[in-house]
Amino acid sequence: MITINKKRFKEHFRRKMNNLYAQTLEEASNEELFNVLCYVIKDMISKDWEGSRIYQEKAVFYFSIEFLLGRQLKSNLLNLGFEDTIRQGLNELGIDLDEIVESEPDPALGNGGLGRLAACFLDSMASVGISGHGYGIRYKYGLFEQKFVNNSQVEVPDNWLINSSYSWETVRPNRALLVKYEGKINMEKDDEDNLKVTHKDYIPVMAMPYDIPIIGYGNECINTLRIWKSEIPTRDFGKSSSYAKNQAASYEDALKYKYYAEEISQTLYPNDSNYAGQLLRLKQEYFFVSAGIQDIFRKCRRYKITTQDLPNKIAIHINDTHPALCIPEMMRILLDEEGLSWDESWNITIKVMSYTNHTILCEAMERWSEDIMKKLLPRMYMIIEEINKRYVNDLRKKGYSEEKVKRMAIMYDGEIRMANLCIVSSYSINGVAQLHTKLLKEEVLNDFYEEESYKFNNKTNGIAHRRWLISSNPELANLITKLIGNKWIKDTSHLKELEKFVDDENVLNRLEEIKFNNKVKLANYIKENNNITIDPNSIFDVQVKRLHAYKRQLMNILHVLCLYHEILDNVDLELDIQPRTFIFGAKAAPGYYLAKCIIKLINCVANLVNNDPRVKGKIKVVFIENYGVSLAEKIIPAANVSEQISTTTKEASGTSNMKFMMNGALTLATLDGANVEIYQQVGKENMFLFGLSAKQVLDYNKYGGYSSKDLYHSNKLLKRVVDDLVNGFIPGLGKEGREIYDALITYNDEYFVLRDIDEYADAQQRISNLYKDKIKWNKMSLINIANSGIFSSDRTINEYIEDIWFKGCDEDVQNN
Ligand code: 26V
Repeated sequence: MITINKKRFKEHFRRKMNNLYAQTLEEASNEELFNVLCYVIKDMISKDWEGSRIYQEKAVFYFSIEFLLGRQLKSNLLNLGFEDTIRQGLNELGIDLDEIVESEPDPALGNGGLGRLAACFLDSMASVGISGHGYGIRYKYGLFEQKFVNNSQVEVPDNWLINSSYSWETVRPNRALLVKYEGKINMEKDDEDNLKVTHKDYIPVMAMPYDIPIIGYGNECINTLRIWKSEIPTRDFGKSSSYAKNQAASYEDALKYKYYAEEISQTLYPNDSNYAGQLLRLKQEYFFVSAGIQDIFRKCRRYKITTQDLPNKIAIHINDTHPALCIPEMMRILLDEEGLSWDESWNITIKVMSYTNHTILCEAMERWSEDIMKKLLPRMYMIIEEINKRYVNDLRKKGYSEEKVKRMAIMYDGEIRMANLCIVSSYSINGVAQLHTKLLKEEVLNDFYEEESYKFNNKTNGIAHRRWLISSNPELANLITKLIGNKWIKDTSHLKELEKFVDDENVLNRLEEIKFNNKVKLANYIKENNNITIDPNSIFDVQVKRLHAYKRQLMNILHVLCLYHEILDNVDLELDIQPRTFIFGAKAAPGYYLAKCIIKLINCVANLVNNDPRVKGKIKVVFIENYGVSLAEKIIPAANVSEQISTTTKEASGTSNMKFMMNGALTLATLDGANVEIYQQVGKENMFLFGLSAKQVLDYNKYGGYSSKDLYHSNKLLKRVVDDLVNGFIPGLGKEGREIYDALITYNDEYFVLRDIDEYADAQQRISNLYKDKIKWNKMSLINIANSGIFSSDRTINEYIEDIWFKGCDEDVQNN
């Protein structure tokens, strides 16, 4: 166990300041203080970090093109148990820990749900004590910073490495590897008739590893997130280094080559819903996959793990299809470097790989053109082609119709379907919530499910409760511990014991007080940053997530417009409306025009409503700029209402729904994604449900029968707000209003906003009524917290360990 002593810590801190900056504490900026603290902590954990690298048991490697870590300092101090001592020690040195915390850069190396889930999983793998490591990309620029200019989103580069380094990371030049692009594949038989495959004339790019420690809670386990930066090769990798010399014959060529290499890890793609098939994206995917798989083989060689023993010693997890090339890359090494036969290589590969699907939106499915793959990654292409050939033969042998074979093929019509590749080549395929997995089995992946049902399973997502409750809502965490002891921190199922206090008025009042305090803090932040005054006594109604049509921020803001009209219609009557603050936070993909129009609409409605004296502060709308992990940690603890209003069937799981619930917000939701499981935990009496069922949505999609125009013409109130989009009622809204109008009316409202909005408004009314009964509200809040334990990612990770990674592949791998 790592221990800490205040006196020694202070000495260490001073010494480090002197080593790093040759200055006194008084001279240091907050950024410098952060760097020093970071290095002191790294010194303290270095022994354990080293120790964790020795693989006694099976090791898990989690490949993800995104890891949305957020700030690490508070979470690391919590997991190490150092926070109190360090806070006091710093205090005695005249330094405020909270200020240092705020000066840590927030690495936004992810878009949203998928990347944040990967970060929660790293925390949980370390905290449950397995050897589980991440492989990803060290993007120079993370997700753009969002600014509003004239109510519209403007993207500013996120230069998180502004000081050219990040203090949690350690660069390891000795472990750099080479990734090979383009060129030709040569196949020759050697003297003993063995096939020898060589890759000639390729473009070498160096993958430089940067390691970030992932610290487990209250144990000695320190795992690693290894992210790779792309560079021109600067050391000798055998023959290949000659490339740099030959190609870089001229100064111009040298510059071009440098650009080619460095571009790969330059920027995170800011899109998480629409597949575009850019070449650079494929380069990124192969880059971190090839480096990661080579790295795993290097480790295995070092620990003398034989290829045959690989499935017992390692598990490789493919987070969505972006790392799908793990499969052919592993085949390549087994075939070309280890000299195994196809069947031997395949048998090993399929027993090592598992895959998670995160979306059923078909526009997000990755398909690569065969031509691009052939040119950029010729060996990958050959191997995928062979996997496909064997698979298709196998299907034909079973007598399936050509239609079915076409649907299931990995390669079809000049394209490679990455999901099909993952399904065929993994022993486990999972969805991320019960409903999502059911839809995969019964709809989207039904052909595959009928073929190999044993591969399919559900792993409902979870969240790192240490970050999302203990660290971001310490007052609530302390209350919980005071009431039920601290066992819940290691095992969140104990939260259930809170139900004992459901009739305890003192506890309920204290819960309300804590929520109020969090709301005051958020109100102060909003005052400072948005210059909007909001009333902490109003209901804080929050929708924070990426902006996407299916998530229906549009329905939320149209409902606000309805309320606004209602207030204006009754301006003399002094309507008895429960004061409400509608809080939004959302980034739109830069190329997603409709999403940007919706952002503009929300901002324009906010200006209209907030500046109309007739509203008398009954409703306010705040769009918080630049939503991300650090802001989420401030917003979520302050929420009364959690908006989870996606069109049923479209949101695979959602994870903010879990964060809100754990912080005592009540959920306003459709029965989509993991909302279904929140409902299973608390019942419909403890949340606010509305909207089309999954079956209704599927039926509409299959058989038609929905007409948004009919609804528009038959419902006067609805018509009024839709018309507001185009009749100049909302100042500042221009052509964007028409775009939204067309999506709703001309293109028949793909996401059923107009179909669900009435029921949504009813549910909102129930919320207003209930909020008046504070005791009832607080009881429901307590019940939600008490039943949120199941949504800890520790639970999720334990399920992955038991049902997937440590169980491995029982089935005999056939043919292929
Ligand atoms: C997809 C694409 C599509 C092509 C362009 C680049 C790109 C980048 C990322 C993605 C991933 C989108 C999938 C995703 O984020 N899914 C979300 O995963 C969460 C964690 O499982 C889940 O809670 C959300 O419901 C789901 O939308």
